[in-house]
Amino acid sequence: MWHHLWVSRIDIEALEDEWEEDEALPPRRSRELSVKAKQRIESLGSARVVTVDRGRITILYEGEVVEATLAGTMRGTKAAVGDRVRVRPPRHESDQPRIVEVLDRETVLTRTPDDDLDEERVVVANADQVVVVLSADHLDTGVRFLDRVLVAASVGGLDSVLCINKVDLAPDDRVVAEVGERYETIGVDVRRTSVVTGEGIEELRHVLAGCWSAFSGHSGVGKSSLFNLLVPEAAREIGELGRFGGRHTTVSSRAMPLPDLDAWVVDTPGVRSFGLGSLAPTQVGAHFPELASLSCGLSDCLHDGEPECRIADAQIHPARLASYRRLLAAVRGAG
Ligand SMILES: Nc1nc2c(ncn2[C@@H]2O[C@H](COP(=O)(O)OP(=O)(O)OP(=O)(O)O)[C@@H](O)[C@H]2O)c(=O)[nH]1
Ligand SMILES: [Mg+2]
Ligand SMILES: [Zn+2]
Repeated sequence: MWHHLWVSRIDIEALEDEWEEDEALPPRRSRELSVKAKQRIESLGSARVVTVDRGRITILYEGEVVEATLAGTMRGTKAAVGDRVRVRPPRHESDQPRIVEVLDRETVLTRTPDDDLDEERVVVANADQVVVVLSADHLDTGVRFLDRVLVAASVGGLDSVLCINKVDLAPDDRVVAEVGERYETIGVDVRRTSVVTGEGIEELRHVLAGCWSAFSGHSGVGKSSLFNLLVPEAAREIGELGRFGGRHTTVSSRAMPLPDLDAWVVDTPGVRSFGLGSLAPTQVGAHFPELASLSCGLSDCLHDGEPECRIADAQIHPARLASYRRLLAAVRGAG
């Protein structure tokens, strides 16, 4: 049976102690499971984490979004939005489901606070794709951010979508087109949108269908604005226009369903930098698809001016190459 796979990873004894504690019975010491314990394990439900706001967690459980607590046995565990969890059902009306296990993640998007730190923060767990939102009037800083998220997504097993938002404010449409083509060439799905004119919103909905997608981007690029258009009942707070890169309006991640598309979207707080501090320099190139597909004849080559490296700079888009070298220097400096 499928549940044998996960039962073994739960600390059964601790879990039982907790139950017994609740009932003011002496703790059980035997490793043998009581019939009651077996029944309780059979009764565990599965759920998915929808929000994590400091210590507060909400989960999608039996079709409803409800608050949940971490079981005492789970102290120190960090659940992230998108996590699949096992829960002990509430035992009375005012009780909350208790999370007793966080299941292994299929994909994970992580970042570090900056490149010098390797303490990873989970942006989203088990998402199929990340939608990187850039603002058409700040593409130069945007693409540097994008190149970092593309690496993190590739490391964590997610697909990437580029959403160039605020096309109504683009100073030059040719630049938007060029950036779009640059990323389409390396296999990224590119959408151009405007929350103001509604341009591209239907096309964006198409890429979200059937998936869990997390929105990521600098503060002020319009993630929550897009989210509210896609999920009208979301009513996320929107920042003032022109506060680009300043105050963060959204402070915690939230997943919401798009039932007509059989999809979930996750709005995340804007970040100033997407750190890749847990990456080794030799790993970076493998996550630049246009570099990974070239072979230079050397093993473990960083393609960074090594005299025998046969990769010519001209084989890669200059902005992507510059980005690669910048990232390489950043993670090397951190090492
Ligand atoms: N002109 C124009 N303004 C937009 C568009 N999308 C969003 N905005 C404006 O940009 C500002 C910031 O939008 P938000 O949705 O709060 O940005 P955010 O990415 O969620 O920001 P954080 O929550 O801080 O990460 C708001 O004033 C929006 O009205 C767009 O397509 N065109
Ligand atoms: Mg926001
Ligand atoms: Zn090389």
